[in-house]
Amino acid sequence: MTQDRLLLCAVFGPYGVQDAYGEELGCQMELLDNQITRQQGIHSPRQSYWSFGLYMMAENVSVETTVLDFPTWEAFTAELAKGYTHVGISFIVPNVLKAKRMAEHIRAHHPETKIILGGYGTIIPDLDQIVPHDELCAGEGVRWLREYFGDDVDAPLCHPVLTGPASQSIYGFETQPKGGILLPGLGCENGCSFCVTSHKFQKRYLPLLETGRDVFAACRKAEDHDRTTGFSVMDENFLKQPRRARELLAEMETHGKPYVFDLFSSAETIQELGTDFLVRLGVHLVWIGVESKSNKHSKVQGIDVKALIGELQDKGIVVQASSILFQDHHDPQTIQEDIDWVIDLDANLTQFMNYTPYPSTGLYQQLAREGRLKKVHYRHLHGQGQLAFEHPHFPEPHDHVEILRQAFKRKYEADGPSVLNMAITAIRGYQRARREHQERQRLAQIWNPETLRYETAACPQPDRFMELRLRKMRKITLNIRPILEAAAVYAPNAAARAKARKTMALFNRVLGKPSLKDRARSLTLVATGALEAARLSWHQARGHESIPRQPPSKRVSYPLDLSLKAREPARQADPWATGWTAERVELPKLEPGLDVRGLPATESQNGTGDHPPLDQRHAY
Ligand code: B12
Ligand code: SF4
Repeated sequence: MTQDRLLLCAVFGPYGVQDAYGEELGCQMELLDNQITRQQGIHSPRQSYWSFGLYMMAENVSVETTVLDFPTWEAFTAELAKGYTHVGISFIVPNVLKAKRMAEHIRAHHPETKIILGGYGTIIPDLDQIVPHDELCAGEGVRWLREYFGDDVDAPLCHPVLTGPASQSIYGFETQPKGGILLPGLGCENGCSFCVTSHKFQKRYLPLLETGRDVFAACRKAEDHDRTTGFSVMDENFLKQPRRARELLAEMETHGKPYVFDLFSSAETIQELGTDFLVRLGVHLVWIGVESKSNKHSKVQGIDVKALIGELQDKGIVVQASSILFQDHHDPQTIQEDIDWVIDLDANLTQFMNYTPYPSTGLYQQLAREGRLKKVHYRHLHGQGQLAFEHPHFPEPHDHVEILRQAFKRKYEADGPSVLNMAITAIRGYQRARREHQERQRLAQIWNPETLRYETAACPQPDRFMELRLRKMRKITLNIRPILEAAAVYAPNAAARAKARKTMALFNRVLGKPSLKDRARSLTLVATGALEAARLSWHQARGHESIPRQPPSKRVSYPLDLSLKAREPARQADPWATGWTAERVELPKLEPGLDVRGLPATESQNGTGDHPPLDQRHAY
């Protein structure tokens, strides 16, 4: 009997290139330049992200597995020639033609190989007619693969150590990615009608890391492995599980580890936990779906979104506000009012997306009932192009693309480069956190983990954890400082230039004059920025909106792991089962403020500067 060999693959590149298989606009393998800092020219940081789910699956199945991330077509076909019994292709809806080409090639050249499809592309209703396959995993992949290969479905989950982004550059200067990635769970209970991540998981939340201790163990493992202390959290609504978040903070305090997180959370969960909790937890960036000023979604009802964003940013938390254009209530006037409203929220970062009816969502069903779904190919369902439904006020596809593009442009012209706004939030937040900490120490106030408030204590103690947090915040402000000169030199208008110069003065007041090293870094960014500007003009003259960039490829092998094999016949995997035990890293109990060795924790012992300053993610 041949031993099973599994190849887990992302779709092949190039990405964000208009060809027979993919789109240019809206389909870059990048978050910021694609849909957040779009239209910001060289101020737009460039970052691409690995296909995290592949590594999670490979690490947790018994079968010998290879992950091929971002392969070229040639690398993919060459890899197949090495002989695999199974190939798993992970794809999203707009990449369906890439999955099709890959599957057809396997059928033609390796007919004995079984094809397994997984990921968000599996929601396509007529997938059977488009992509040849043997198996389809419509839900969570680890359990599915374990059941398929006869593994122990309930074996503890091993969280992989993932570093990201895959690549990053700012003002044309490439830096080494050092952030970590956490995958705490899939789906969201809120069930907003347009939201595919919620509907794909039946409007339920499927935890992969169930407790705060599990999340902390995953962080600790990453830190032990490569000194990572800043994490991007791939979970649609991380704070929606408040018990887990509270436990995570408690673990960090116990072990004196002020980790830093970029995460997604809905407004009502943030409101419930309070901004002081977020600061203490180490939230560096939060992605909030604000959607529209006349939003009916319960997550924003009764919440003063502008005030909430203002408060978060004042306390040093970068806010990425995401909004949706071409909703049913939009007409040529109200859509502009909504764009004005979003810009007026003054969030550091803003995503504009076109209303997109993905199969499986409530929105899709509603439009199907009303007979308004248009025959737009799946490859166009990426949210930055034409609408896939009849809109009573916007019949022209050209308007869908253009109004969206103009929204990004207006935000940029009104507020200047997003990186500059992030720097302002970082320095003001650090200044305020330091001041408030001193004030609390003076008033003998301490953090109450029950009420999530600072309260006057009978026997006050120094807040050592907040001291560590402040050092981390300071480090983040120092990391972002070198962008200020380039932001000023290449500012889009006088207002943005003045803002950049004022910010430099504020940095000087709070942190002192920049070191020689920092000055050198600033000048380097100005120089690489000039080259980047030239490259951008060259590409724009050829009709591109931005400089097309490709992520690096990666190939990782995972050996056969018989310890994961089921001792009893495999039972049916319940894709919605919860209560998954994550692999535990045994942690010694420590005094607050002490490091693993029981010594007073210092900045360097706790890892410094690992968190990339421009490390933001997206949610929808
Ligand atoms: C990180 C991310 C990205 C990264 C790239 C990641 C990558 N390498 O592909 C960036 C920022 C570049 C990106 C870009 C885009 N993205 Co994106 N992205 C995400 C995000 C936030 C997290 C993905 C993730 O890692 N999740 C965690 C892992 C563990 O989950 P997972 O990938 O789903 O994998 C699990 C299961 O689905 C299943 N599974 C998945 N694949 C397979 C394969 C097999 C064989 C099996 C058995 C199981 C299986 O098992 C896995 C383990 O549990 C998701 C939203 C989300 N929360 O999932 C959107 C999401 C996947 N992106 C989406 C979209 C639309 C895009 C863009 C078109 C831009 C846009 N409009 O947002 C571009 C397209 C880029 C391109 N050219 O392909 C949509 C997909 C919608 C759809 N129905 O297809 C999502 C769902 C967001 C949304 N709600 O709209 N994205
Ligand atoms: S849009 Fe956000 S809050 Fe709403 S269901 Fe999706 S993830 Fe949850």
